[in-house]
Amino acid sequence: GFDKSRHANCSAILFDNLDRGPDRPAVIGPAGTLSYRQLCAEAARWGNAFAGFGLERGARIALFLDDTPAYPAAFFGAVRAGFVPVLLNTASNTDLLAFYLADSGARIVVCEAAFANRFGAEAVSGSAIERVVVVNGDAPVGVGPMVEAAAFLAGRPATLDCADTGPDDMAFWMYSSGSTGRPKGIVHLHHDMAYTQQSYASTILRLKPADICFSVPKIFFAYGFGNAFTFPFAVGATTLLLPGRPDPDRVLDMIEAYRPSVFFGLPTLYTALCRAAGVESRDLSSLRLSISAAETLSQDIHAAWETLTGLAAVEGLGSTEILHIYLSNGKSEQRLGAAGRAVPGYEVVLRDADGRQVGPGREGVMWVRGTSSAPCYWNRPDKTAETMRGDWIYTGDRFVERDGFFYFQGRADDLIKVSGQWVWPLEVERCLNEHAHVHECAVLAHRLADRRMSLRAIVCLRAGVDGDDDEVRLLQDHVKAALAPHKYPRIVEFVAELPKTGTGKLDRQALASS
Ligand code: 3SK
Repeated sequence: GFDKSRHANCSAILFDNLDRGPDRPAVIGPAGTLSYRQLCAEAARWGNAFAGFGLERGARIALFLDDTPAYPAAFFGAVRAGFVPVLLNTASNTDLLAFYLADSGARIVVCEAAFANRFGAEAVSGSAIERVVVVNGDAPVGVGPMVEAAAFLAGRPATLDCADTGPDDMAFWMYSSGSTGRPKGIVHLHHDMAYTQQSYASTILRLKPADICFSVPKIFFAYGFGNAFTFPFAVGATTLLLPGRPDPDRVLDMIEAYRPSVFFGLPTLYTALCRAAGVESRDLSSLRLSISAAETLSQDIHAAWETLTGLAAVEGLGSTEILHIYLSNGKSEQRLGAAGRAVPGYEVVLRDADGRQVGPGREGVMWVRGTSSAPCYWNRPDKTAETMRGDWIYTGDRFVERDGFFYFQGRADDLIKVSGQWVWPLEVERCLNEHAHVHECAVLAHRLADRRMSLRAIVCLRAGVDGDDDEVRLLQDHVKAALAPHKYPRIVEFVAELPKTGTGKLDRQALASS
């Protein structure tokens, strides 16, 4: 069982290491190395500095940070002192940033020097921001209310008593990536991190203190946050942090230089790694476990990674609302194409449109229940009511279950009527992806001039294949033959690359407006 009352403040995940092994490495990587003792001292300084700024309990602190030791220091200092960090995607443009700052009501931002010039008047006006604390470099001159971290932290004590928070108090937020509509602030509580550790990490990852975790997805994603903070720190293991763009060559360099044992990626990354020039001669022998999430890995990439590393990537699916992975394959028991089985600690059911539970082999929308789920979206009672239904989360994802494994079928709301018959674009996407000429593709609804609906396929072809009229016909015929004539994409466009969201999923909003 999970004893919530033991998790009154999530900073214990880091600070308990002062008793377990303070001189073990907590963080390593090109941006610096810190032992647990050093990281806790840094976190304490941050917590004291935030308190010294005069923030009240529960006040939000926006974090606009890349993956360096400053991130865990600022995050754990903030939560330990009773404040609420808001983890922001550093790829956000000025409009989105201005929205996050205003919506969160944060009075302080901690920001990477490389991004500090984004905090000019446009982003900050209309928000409550009084101070931008710049880490890992100099503050730009004449842009907003900047202070460098060294000055902000100067003279602050290296110890910090834990605020008297409770397990159900608000601990931190992340924003939904907002594939449609404006993003929502997802509120997590102090006990949520410990629950993801007990459910997913202790059953699937089974980390030991000697493990070195390398999460290429960034900390500001819920997936990266668990991989790089919660799971290694909860057992006194080490996290390898890589700031900057995770180009395949840099990722491979990191693996050779730091020899991580547990690797976390997304399908787009695995695809890029498997296709990187010279990857066969790289030394990937330190890895004992490879995790992939968010989307299904294609069969050929799954096989190619296994050939390169000897590891079958363990696929799972999670959400920011649940905080981490709730469906996962096992290291030894995997089903290709399945998102996995319910992770111990999560209840997963499929329901039809009337809310009735459906059994194996029948399609339904997935509802998930577990103690790490966010209780609400900040200030959005309408959206909260749509998704948080009692203690269940309505995911909006359609699945079929076979033998306890769940297979993704598409979103509940992406059905399109073509020639009077329903079509799921994902089915057509999968069919096109099976064609040897297709590298990847997206299929979208397309409204014809006479208001009828049809399908538009946007296709990235494999190298060496020409995107000409013959290729259009070839792909259309492939769909007609494999599925049904009305499911063929009336429009086929060829592109060099498909737009992706930060989590590596197809950016359907960008595609729809292209
Ligand atoms: O997209 C996912 O599968 C995921 C996994 C872990 C945590 C958060 C997310 C969104």
